[in-house]
Amino acid sequence: MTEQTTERQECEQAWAALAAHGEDIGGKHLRELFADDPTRGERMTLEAAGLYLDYAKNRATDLTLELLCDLARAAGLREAIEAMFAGERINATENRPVLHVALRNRSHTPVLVDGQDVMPAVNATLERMADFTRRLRAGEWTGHTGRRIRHVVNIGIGGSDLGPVMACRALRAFADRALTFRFVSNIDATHFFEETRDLAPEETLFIVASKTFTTQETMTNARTARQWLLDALRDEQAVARHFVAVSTNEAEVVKFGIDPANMFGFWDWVGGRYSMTSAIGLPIMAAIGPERFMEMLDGFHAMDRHFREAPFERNMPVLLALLGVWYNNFFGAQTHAVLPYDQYLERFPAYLQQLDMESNGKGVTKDGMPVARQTGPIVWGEPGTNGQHAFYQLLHQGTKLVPADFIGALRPAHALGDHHAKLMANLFAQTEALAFGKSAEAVRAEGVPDALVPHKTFAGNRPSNTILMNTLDPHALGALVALYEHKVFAQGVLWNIHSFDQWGVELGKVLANRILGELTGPAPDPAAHDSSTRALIARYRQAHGRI
Ligand code: G6Q
Repeated sequence: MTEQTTERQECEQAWAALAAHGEDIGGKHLRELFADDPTRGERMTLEAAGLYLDYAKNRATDLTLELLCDLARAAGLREAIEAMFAGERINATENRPVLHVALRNRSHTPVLVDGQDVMPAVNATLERMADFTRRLRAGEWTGHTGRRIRHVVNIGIGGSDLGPVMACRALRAFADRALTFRFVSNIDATHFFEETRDLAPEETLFIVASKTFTTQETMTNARTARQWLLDALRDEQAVARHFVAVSTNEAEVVKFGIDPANMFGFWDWVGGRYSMTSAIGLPIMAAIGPERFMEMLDGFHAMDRHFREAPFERNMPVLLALLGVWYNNFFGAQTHAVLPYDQYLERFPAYLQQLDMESNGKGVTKDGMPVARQTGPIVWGEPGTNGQHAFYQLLHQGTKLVPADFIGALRPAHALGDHHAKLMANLFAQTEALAFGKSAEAVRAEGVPDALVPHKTFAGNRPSNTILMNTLDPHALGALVALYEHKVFAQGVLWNIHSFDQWGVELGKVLANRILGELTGPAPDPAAHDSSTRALIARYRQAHGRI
């Protein structure tokens, strides 16, 4: 029997053991689990990299976690983690290593790709970024007319946008308020128009962020930005002072007209959605300064080390991954809510949506067979308390099970009145209400008329994790992002899917290019499309006077 077959068998046994256990405890209410074990709330907690996780309000016992950890072992998670850190080509369909952990390797130990240590290049880029952002922040890097740069506009999309947007918002309390940061991603011209309409071109710097430097949206927006600048400054020489690039593709950067001296590179072993600690983080560094940026990298690194070193039973990303699998595969949960009780984390759910859904939204296993079980969940969320006045009704009384992560900081960014105590009271209350609900007897005891009792009853038994940090600072944000990066990776290993490619985004891109020609050029061949798409194209052409 081959090693692989044995591993697969062990894995199937672990899945089966969990299924049997699920039958046993599936019906058990969180009320019972807490009553059975009064120390649960203190015991089922974990601290790592400055974050505190309370996972007590999960429909899981010690045995559940043991069996889940058995699954992780049987699936080869330990070996997979080592393979990633060792620079093996674990992104097999693109034949690339996956080494975002090298970008924040603050121990500076060598990280080898094909026998070559990548750390000198990583550190050299960080130094160039630090030098550039220091000059920008000090007003030494001026625009073409000698005016100080006051506005930074990042042009990028997907992985070249969501991380920087999320982090610049999250760390606004640490940012240089003399600079404004804007992000243009959408191909819709409205995005460029609205983000630049109040900016003075002579005070604006564009960062064109694109790993490939060929992405339709980014290159279209970058060309529009170039024209916008030249319309005002009327001198091609101005481009050099107002455009910098972040890319792996120097040839295309030069073709666009950006001096390679103003280009910050990264490498093909950095996946787009895992790239915010590469030069893609340039706007973040410009906002908070190099020292704070390094603190953020320290936070990432602390979580990286924890992930690599901690036993699964005490490993925060692994536990979150396993609990996610528990609901996804044994309770039929389709979605996972991320609910930050911190306004600065307003874009965190959107960031996680890409990280998780692009990584684990896969339908075939690593060997190309259709998956036998459910893979990645739909990830969604909004900052608390806003969500409470919107969709929490469904979380509390709807028919769907929605496991949720609640995220909060123990100390506020702004100590105004009693806002923070109220904010956190709401966070804690929601996890309590979801878990324990309110029984019909309790409702009746309040004198509620019988007809209303069912409407006012809360079944409870709705699981959640609570993640707390001391304050939302760069270190904490780094640890938080790394926590989810590794959770997603671990889940991909458990489901035996490739988490680091994204072939599912390709087809639409190809078809859009074909349709573009059919909207603006000669009428398409009637046989080229189905009747619905054909009618949509015809309608567009008609609206533009092209019959
Ligand atoms: C992320 C994806 C994708 C990518 C964008 C932008 O993991 O690969 O979101 O980041 O398509 O690509 P470029 O950086 O090449 O413009």
